[in-house]
Amino acid sequence: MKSRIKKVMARQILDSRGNPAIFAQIELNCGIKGAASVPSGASVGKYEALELRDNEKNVYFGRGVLCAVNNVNAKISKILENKSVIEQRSIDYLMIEADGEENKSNFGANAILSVSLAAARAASALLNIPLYKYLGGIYANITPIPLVNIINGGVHAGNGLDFQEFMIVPLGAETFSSGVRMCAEIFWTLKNILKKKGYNVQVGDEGGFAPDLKTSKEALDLILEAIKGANYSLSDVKIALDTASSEFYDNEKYILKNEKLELTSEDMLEYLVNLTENYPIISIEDGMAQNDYSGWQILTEKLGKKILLVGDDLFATNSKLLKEGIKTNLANSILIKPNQIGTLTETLDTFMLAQKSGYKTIISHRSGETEDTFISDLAVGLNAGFIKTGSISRGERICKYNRLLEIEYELNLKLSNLKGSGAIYNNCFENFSSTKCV
Ligand code: 2PG
Ligand code: MG
Repeated sequence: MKSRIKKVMARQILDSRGNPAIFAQIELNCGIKGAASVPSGASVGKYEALELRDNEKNVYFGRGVLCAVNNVNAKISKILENKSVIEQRSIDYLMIEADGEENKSNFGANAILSVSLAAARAASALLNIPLYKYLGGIYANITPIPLVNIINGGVHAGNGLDFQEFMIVPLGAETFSSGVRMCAEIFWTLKNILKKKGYNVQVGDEGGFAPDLKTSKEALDLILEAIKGANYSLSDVKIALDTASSEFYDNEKYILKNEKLELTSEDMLEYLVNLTENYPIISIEDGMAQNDYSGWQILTEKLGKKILLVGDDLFATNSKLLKEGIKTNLANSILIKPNQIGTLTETLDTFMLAQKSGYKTIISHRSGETEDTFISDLAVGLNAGFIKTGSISRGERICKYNRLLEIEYELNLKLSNLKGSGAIYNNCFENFSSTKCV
């Protein structure tokens, strides 16, 4: 049968930080191939599935992934031999069961995910349809709103800014491509502003600038100046933050070193509320730490009707954690990172639970990326509404935007003169307080 898997192979490549990463390829009996590679985080949540590293100190300082590669080549390949590639769920569960550990520590979540994503790619090639259509079918025609990183801080930069990501969101754009244009123009304007003020204009891990700023307010003021300087209005372009609070939560205190503040959860709430009252912020990710459940509850109570409160470390793309969070009123949105959970099927299950429960969904990259653009297709295929894939710089980020531009173009090409066809830019945000995106 044409759809049967003939061979699964993996090899070691490098990610955007120069760390080893895994690349896998599936070959079918008919000769068709599908491949994928897996990214890696720096601010890794404690509930994420295990990324298997070799830990051999004198080789890549322990960061090699040859064990994971070997697990694909020697073990997973045998398990999947002769299985039908269009049975994604079976493929994923065969690997999950053979691994046997909740956090996929035997084969490594990086090994398992590389094969899982390669299977979807091979299946879409077999069916001769684009990946987003394979993933989403007829409904896959809505392009996401991008959350575009513009200033980096935290563990993604060496500038000392306490918060990890300052992003702009082109809510008022009419198409994905015009949203990208807005963000690019604001990015360049920010560069000029930074230069004029004597800051360095080097970029951090996700391609946003990493100037030596003292406070988050300074960063936000510069962003407002850039939006206005590029001639956009604050009703069209909003701001999103990833504070990545688990990174600076210690002993029940939020320690903002750069700002010389030690905050309780209540103080942190006040700090964030103050920011939302003074800046056009529409989304805060990981506003509280992954273990600070009572902090998350008060944050959700106070801001949950107004803006997106996104659980990243909090949910780790894990449906069990999300279920608990829904029950106990934590957050109202979820970041979806396939490598936090380790298979496409589980990623989809978590995603579906979120959508069913009225949580907004943001498909996300990792800070250590490859040139793989799977998440762009995933965002359209699932009609996710939002994507977070870094700044308007660095090839490993740009390739995701370019893939989305290609998808938009392709969708518009087909029957674009007919009402209701072509690419539609996500309009979920207006309906934020309802459970439906219409
Ligand atoms: C995050 C991500 C991606 P990392 O915290 O949301 O931006 O960073 O991959 O380092 O976890
Ligand atoms: Mg995050």
